[in-house]
Amino acid sequence: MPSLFPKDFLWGGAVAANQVEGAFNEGGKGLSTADVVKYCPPGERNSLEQLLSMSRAELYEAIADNGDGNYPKRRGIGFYHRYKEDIALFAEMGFKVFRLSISWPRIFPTGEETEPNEEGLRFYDEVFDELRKYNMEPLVTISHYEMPVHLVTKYNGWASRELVELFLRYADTVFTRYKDKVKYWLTFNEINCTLKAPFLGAGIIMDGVENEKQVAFQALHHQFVASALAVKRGREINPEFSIGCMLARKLLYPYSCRPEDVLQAQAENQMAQFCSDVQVRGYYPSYIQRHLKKHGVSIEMLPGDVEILQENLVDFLSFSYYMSSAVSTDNSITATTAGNLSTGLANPYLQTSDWGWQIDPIGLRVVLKEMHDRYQIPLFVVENGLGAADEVAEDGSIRDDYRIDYLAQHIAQMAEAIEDGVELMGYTSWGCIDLISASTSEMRKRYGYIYVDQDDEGGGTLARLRKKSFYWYKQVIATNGAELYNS
Ligand code: BGP
Repeated sequence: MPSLFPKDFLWGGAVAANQVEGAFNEGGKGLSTADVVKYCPPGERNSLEQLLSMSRAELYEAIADNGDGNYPKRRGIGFYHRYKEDIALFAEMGFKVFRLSISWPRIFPTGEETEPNEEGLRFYDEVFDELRKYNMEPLVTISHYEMPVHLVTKYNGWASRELVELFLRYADTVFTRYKDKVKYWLTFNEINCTLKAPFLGAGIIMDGVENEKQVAFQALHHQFVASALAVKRGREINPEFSIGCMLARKLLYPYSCRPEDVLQAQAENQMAQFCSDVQVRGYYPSYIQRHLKKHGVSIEMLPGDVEILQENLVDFLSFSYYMSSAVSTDNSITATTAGNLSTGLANPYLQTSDWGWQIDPIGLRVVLKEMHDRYQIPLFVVENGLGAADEVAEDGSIRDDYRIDYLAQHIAQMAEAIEDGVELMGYTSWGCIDLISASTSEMRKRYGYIYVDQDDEGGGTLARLRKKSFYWYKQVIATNGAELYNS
């Protein structure tokens, strides 16, 4: 069968600095919000709970901890020292693009310096040069779930408007430094997660806060303004830049065809697209007003904010898609499913992953079509994948057929969506090399084509091994998505 993907389709994989680099106190890097999230054995307050609502006491305890606790994102998978080996493996698969993030505290250790940390800048210079060597485009997320922890202790993160200026100093620095090395940029990873997980998305401690929604929406407004101003600045620095926004897009189905369920699903899907409505269309959509009023939220805007949002729209819309779930107004329906930072009602027609996330490839096509209809701008799937507990067989092989199935089915639906008329720029599957889980801080939850020998406690040799999916993805890329099943 001929390929349905455009000739210049950007195939690749994605990671985030805080989940791979390690070297948390090397090269002049400051402590980040990811470095203070602890891995706790079952039964204790887990990483996800910390990310959803980090307390001040917990934060200070972690800052003071110089080595007793298990903070997996401090060690990552050693990418800081092994990036050449890892990039060579991506090149072997034929990656056209590699999505990575820059660690803000590697460039501005506390976030408040007036001069950047040259050693940090040099590290990314070397990484980008290495990618260029293999003709791989970097796709760079400027802020992916981390910031200098100092900005939390001093300002309570994005709750404060001060962060806008500090972020712009950082964005300006990396745009200027890498203007000839990087073309594709994303401002904030999964920006809508600020509402669900304020510590993870925006470095906010909610201790003592009366109306958490008020603080979260205000923080989000600061991020919208910062993102729009970064788009503006980026275009001034290099008009060839292509700058996108990034959403966590979980599809929500009505549990039944009861009109109440349909309405509820519509409302929740609107909320899931609220951030892209602002960043792609350039204004707060009218439906959000009722929501804000209901929750007693009033967003403080400075003169000029409306114009800033209006005049600096993103070039493309990128998103993560892992799963779907269902919603209902009927309280007697109680079977739930786990999910990407949130739970929902289980859909009886779908299977689940080892971590209880429901697998729904057709949902990806639904989302792609819906977003295309709504925005008419290029789309980019920058995260998708299956977290699973892979086993290394005695002969050293890792037969992750379940992952191949998951990915093949999702890619097949992307091809269908392209046939449906969707403009899709590329696909970077999540965690192309095993990394520390964003939500659970586990190593055991693996997404990669490349296995990394490390356990949840940090034991292991860090050796890299090619899984079965490695060879499969190589073939997918080589055939531009035409051969998905017969590896
Ligand atoms: C997204 C994040 C990633 C990531 C992925 C998988 O929300 O942008 O950083 O890790 O989800 O999630 P997890 O690691 O929790 O399985």
